Amino acid sequence: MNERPAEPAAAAPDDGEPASYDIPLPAGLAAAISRDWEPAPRMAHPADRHEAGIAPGAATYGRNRAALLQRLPGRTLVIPAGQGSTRANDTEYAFRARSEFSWLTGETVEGAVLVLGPQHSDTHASSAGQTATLYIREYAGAGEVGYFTNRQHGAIWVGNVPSVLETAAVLGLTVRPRNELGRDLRALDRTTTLAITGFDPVVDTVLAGVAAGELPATIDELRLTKDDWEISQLQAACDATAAGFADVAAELPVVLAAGGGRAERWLEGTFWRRARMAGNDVGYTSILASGAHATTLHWWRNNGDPAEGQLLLADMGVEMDSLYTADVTRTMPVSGEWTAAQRTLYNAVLEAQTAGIAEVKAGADFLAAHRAAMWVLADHLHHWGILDVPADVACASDVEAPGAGLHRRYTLHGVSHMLGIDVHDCSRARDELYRDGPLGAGYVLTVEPGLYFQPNDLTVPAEWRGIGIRIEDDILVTDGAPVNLSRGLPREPDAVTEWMRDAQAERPSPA
Ligand SMILES: [Mn+2]
Repeated sequence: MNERPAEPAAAAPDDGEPASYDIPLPAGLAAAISRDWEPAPRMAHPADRHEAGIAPGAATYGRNRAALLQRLPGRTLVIPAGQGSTRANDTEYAFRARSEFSWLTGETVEGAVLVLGPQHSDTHASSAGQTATLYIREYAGAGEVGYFTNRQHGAIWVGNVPSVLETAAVLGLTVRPRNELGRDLRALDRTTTLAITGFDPVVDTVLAGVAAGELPATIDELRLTKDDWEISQLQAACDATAAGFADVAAELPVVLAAGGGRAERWLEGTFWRRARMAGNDVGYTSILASGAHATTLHWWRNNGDPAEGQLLLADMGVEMDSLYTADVTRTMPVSGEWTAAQRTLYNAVLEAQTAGIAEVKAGADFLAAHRAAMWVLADHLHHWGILDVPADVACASDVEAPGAGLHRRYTLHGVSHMLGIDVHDCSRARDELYRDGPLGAGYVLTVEPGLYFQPNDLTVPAEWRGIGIRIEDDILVTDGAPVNLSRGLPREPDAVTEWMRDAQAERPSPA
């Protein structure tokens, strides 16, 4: 008895489903329109960023694949990019490939699948002893009916997406048409295959019952260490992010004059324009929080109006075409001048962040930056009379001790997370290698302490309620001093307002 799942039905010609409002296309007309085309003009592969030829990150992706195979010897690994997701009816959300897939390939196209390992096929052997095959969908091109009837995979609808041959040339990988995927997956030895399921219908059908096992954690643990090319991508993301923050600062006088009721969204759109210009997108939904909105940690509604005398907390990051993203926060006075109270609180957060960044070095605990920053904030809170216990009591390592952790009412969150292709990178790495582990050279993490006085917190002086401040930078771990990748944005309060004035004196330009 055959235990394998039934073969999926042979695919019909991929002509796409008509929408209810499409004008009917009789078969004779479709055939007539299909004739007399030359091949459509080529669209560049998104990884072909600098010049024609192999993608600049290809060596990195090849090393990533080799490192993964070395950790999982004898295994065949099946890793899908994922499928598009429906927004409503026949409209889709913008597709973003799954991060572990892009980390292994540099590819970002919807419906792609990577099969990696020694078991796959002798005929597909590529560099460094890998047998790596990337399966991508062939879009309906000139001469096929689907060219103009298939709204998801027809070139007239979605562009002349790079072909199998073009993709192979840019990524330096063996690339096969996706319609061969089912056949090739069925040829795998299921007992030695690990597959990430739940994201691709062909993988799920053919490899039903095959587990991912150690695969997700192993990938995320390898992703902890960034190589020079990955660091260059994160640096580029930070630089583009700095330009986007300047765009936002330059718009502040405009929104103060114009108002409009939801000016936080004008600023959100201002940053998004920069993200689309310099990279792929924002790496996460931008937070533009004016006044008391800054005390809501994930203020994504962005439907407020910055006002004179308030602070604006902006937490934003540009994601590059490679999907590496920045994650930066600055808090600035909307009118360009700090009040005395704002400056006092801001300086406390800055001191905490500086103390945290100083702890970021190879061999140090991941949590050392958090502990240093928390002690500084607890000490200030105690001296301001807000926290009843001194910092040493509040920051006791015994979390059950009386008074331990009382500062957390105002600091709310940990100060660090890993950063890379995901804004919260490497989240499936085991605790002993991430949260409870030592930092390694090449790790990149945020240091982002904050102080948040809720507008309804009776333990805080009335004039301080509704103030929220966070400062966040992206820090590269080395064997020596930490490297602040987001140093293009100032942190000192007077430098922040000087930077705002400079930004406002220059019109933003696309360059
Ligand atoms: Mn962050």
